[in-house]
Amino acid sequence: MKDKQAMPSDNNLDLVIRNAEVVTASDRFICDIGVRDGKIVALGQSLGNAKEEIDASGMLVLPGGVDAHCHLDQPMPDGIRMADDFFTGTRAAVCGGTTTVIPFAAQEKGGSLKEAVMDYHRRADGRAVIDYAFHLIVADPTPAVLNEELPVLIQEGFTSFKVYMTYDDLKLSDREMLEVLDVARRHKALVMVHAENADCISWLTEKLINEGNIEPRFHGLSRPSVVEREATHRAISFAELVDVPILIVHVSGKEAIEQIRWAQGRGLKILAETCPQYLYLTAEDMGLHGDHGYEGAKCVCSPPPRDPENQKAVWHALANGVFSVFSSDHAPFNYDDPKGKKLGGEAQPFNHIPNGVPGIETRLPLLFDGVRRGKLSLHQFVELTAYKPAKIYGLYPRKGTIAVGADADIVLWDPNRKVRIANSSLHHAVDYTPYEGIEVTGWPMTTLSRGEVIVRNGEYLEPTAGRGRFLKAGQPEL
Ligand code: DUC
Ligand code: ZN
Ligand code: ZN
Repeated sequence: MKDKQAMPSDNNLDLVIRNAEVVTASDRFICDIGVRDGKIVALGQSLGNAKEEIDASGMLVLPGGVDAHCHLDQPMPDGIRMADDFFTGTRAAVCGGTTTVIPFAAQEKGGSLKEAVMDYHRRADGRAVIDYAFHLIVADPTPAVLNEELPVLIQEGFTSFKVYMTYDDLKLSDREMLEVLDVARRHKALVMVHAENADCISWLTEKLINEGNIEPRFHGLSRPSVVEREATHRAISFAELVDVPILIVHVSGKEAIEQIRWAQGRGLKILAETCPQYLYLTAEDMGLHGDHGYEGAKCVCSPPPRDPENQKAVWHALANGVFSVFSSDHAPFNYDDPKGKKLGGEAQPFNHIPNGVPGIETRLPLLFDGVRRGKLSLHQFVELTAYKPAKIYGLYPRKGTIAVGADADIVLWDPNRKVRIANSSLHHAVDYTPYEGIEVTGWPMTTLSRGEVIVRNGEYLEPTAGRGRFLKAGQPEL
């Protein structure tokens, strides 16, 4: 691939990408792409000169990824700290071919949602290198939040919010879930549900801890599939009762998938998301039968990774349309850090290990490797990682596709490049990756955000921190 500074432009194009084999969620064609003022303004043959030219021969040219579920610089309880802020997190995202992220502005119990949003803006301002929107986390749906704050925030471009059925500091009662769903129905917003049964988890956890079973591997045993299945079914039932769509996030395997398929088959608008950890990790990575010592903490996330049969079910459900969204759920906690997985400086009982795995940079290559292995089509890859997330979260057609009028968020993807994933080559601020040593074929080589080259031939160009813009989300298109 050769790039060049071209001759003076005769049509006021800032950039032309030549010989682009464009792949969107629905189409595949070869053309030149003309960019002006950060937008795609022309798709055609032999476009005139521009100030800058990029030759995309040999590459696939894809819409920039939209990572619709990641956690960056989210305030945490109990002395826990996320390793990635908006600068390091978005740097890693763009190096992995993602050009839009949607992390979470989280309300604390007893706190104001509006203030959580203002605080989160301050964290992103001057730091993000790519564009971002916010989801909300509703942890305390008081009458003031339900009747005043949420409706205003939806109007202001925060059209999706997550609710939790587990975690003491976040979980809602069934009654509270119904109230939040009803606000979403009336104001045409989308509720994302973390579906695990809190009481089952606390009962199992107490038993395991009392028996002295404290190592990371017991995390998985405290949150078996049935716990996720029950909560998934309950959330679906609430959505049916209130008559509103929902999206079940980070689905880990077969049993929850069965519930979602069942609901979809009955005509309910139940959307679902899964993540790389459910394709590539299992309970063995938390040390289930081996002796991983405390290293298993690196793969502690919720719902937990399961087994190869469940991985297979997740691959299948990606191909057969059960899932609409493939996100990273990037939760950047250092391993060797008193504010991370070794909370307070030491190994912790499993129930005190911060939950989550990093993956914002590896999300796209890990799924793309499935395209190479015939697990899903290239169009499905684009649909799950860019097009549908943009549509569902109200960012389409500005994001999620390559079309005239869209932002020039574009990835030149080398489908043949083999990469062995190593934390030393990644751009996040986390001290490990759970995917260390996995070899994938296919890697994003050159990535543009609003027409600006941010990564060129694999090299991060150090754009100005803060160039990323806040995106007001529109109404979800489901
Ligand atoms: N589970 C969550 O619910 N969020 C962050 C990461 C995780 O494992
Ligand atoms: Zn969650
Ligand atoms: Zn999450």
